[in-house]
Amino acid sequence: MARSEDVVEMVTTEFGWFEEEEEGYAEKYRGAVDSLKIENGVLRRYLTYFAALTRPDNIVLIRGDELEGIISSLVSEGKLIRLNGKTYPNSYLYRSDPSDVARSEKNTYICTPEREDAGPTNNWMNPADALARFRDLARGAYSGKTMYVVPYILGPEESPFAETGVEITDNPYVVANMMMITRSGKRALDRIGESTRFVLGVHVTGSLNPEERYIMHLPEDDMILSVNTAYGGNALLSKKCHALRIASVHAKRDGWMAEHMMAIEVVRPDGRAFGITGAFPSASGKTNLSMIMPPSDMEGWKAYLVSDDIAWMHSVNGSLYAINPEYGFFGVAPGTNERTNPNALDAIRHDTIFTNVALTDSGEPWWEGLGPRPPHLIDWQGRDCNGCEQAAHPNSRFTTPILNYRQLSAKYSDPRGLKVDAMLFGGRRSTLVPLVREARNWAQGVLFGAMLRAETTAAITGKVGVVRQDPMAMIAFCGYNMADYFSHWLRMGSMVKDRPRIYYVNWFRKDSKGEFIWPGFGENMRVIEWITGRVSGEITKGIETPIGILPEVDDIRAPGVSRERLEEILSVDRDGWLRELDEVEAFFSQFGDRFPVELRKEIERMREGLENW
Ligand code: GTP
Ligand code: SPV
Ligand code: MN
Repeated sequence: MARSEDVVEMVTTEFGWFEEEEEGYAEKYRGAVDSLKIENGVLRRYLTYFAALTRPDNIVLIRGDELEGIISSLVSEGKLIRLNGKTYPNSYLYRSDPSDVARSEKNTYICTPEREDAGPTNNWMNPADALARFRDLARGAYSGKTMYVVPYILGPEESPFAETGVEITDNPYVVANMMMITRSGKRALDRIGESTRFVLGVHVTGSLNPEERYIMHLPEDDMILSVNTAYGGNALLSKKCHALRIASVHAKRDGWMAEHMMAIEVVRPDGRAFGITGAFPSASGKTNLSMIMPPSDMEGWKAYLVSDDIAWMHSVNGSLYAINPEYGFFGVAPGTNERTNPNALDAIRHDTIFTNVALTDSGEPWWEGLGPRPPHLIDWQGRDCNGCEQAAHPNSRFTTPILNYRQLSAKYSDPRGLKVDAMLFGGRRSTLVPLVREARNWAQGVLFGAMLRAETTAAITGKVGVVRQDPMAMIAFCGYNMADYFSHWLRMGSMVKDRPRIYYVNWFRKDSKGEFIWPGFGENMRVIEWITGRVSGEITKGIETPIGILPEVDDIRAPGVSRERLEEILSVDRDGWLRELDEVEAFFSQFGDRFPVELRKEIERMREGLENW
């Protein structure tokens, strides 16, 4: 699947990319591309082709020192609003189009020659059709605009596990975000050098018409094509598109894991360190857990951040190590406050772009859950908000360089990354799913991940609060057939000798009044405390159940939660779990014979256990 000049040639001839008209434009743009002095021939040809297609007024190659200039021109055009310079220095507010406020999964495609290779859980398109569609929608779309070329590195610069990519876009807000969340510019171009192994993403802001919005991935060509959107994961192509969908295909091919996981290093008072990763669906607690502040009575406990959203994990000397491909956060604003996430509040106090939050009269950002609501606000669409219901969009976000974060782990820049001792799965479930349980072994852990079901959130366009199956929190991010992805997880278990233990957590159980039973946020450290006790072998007793090993109530030290309520969230509802299994199996049945036998056996074991429970 390695790309070569031949593949590029194939792209330009076999699919008939260059029409006569475009050939004329190609001549015109060749000089502009040559003047960028890019040594990589493949990249030069891509740029020439996409310039001929989109017809920009000029081409700008991002070298690394352009951020300030881009931001000030966005400010002078009125597209960025400068926030209060005393309380939020060098920070800005951006308002996106109201029809373009979250990832749109129904417009997201995996484009492989065979539909089967995308699998039943992805939208599919043939690569040739994707290219043709893109051509129609992108023709002339940059005219009157600048074409920006953003080379980037995913992962520590010195890491053999890092990958490179180039995003082409007409949108300076996208460029600014890309410069904050990736290692971009000259260092990336240098690393790409003459290599043909970089991912190309082409983004066209276009009409923003949701009916003509396409986010298309061509894993076999290492190519991403995105049109008629400018929001988050739809347009910042390094993030979900490259670091998850395309990288997951690389990971399966090359024997590693590209996961929708946060990663932290937890250090106990005795000095012992534990690497923990965790997969939670969109807007379900990754960023918050990665920034966890231990409760005040857990003296001496520390948590350092490696990643808040994506972890790439490789087997090294029999252990699994996690790196963070990213260089910044694109985090959910609502719910962030001094109690829930003081570390985030500290990081976003400067050099931050806020998208779709509300604005106070003193020029500060505001969102639901930040604190008392000021008497007057401008809402996320720029409208006066006197007693309006929602001032910030529920999926409003902050873009912040990771180096702003005060508790960054030294492992963040380690080329090998963080050694992983435990992996968590979790999601929003107001009923049934206990606070924490441990998998008996790797295969049961893979089943835990595959069984992940969660209530949907505002991070995705569509209905909120509906339980859906979201295996490993990757339903929207696996770039190939998910049955093969389950097999790949099982295979990784035999590749790694020192396998991390696998846990399933749920911070989101609710009582009959609809209130969260578990206090969450910093208090989640109490569950991590139990996990470190299990991993280290210090806590040997636990309650063995068909759905995993649960802690004894006394082994969770949670002074803020009554024993009765703790017992409630540590109980197993046998009939509820049997129903859950029925629903999970109905979901798995769509994979047919491709679904791994080993996982099927694990389900049977769980069902039998529950029936005899
Ligand atoms: P993406 O960036 O979309 O992938 O989301 P994420 O998984 O990083 O979720 P994030 O940490 O941003 O949390 C999303 C929402 O869940 C925020 O409104 C948080 O305040 C809330 N949240 C996070 N952790 C907890 C928790 O432990 N308990 C409760 N009740 N809410 C939480
Ligand atoms: C998510 O939806 O999982 C996000 C936000 O992290 S976005 O980057 O828009 O995909
Ligand atoms: Mn997040």
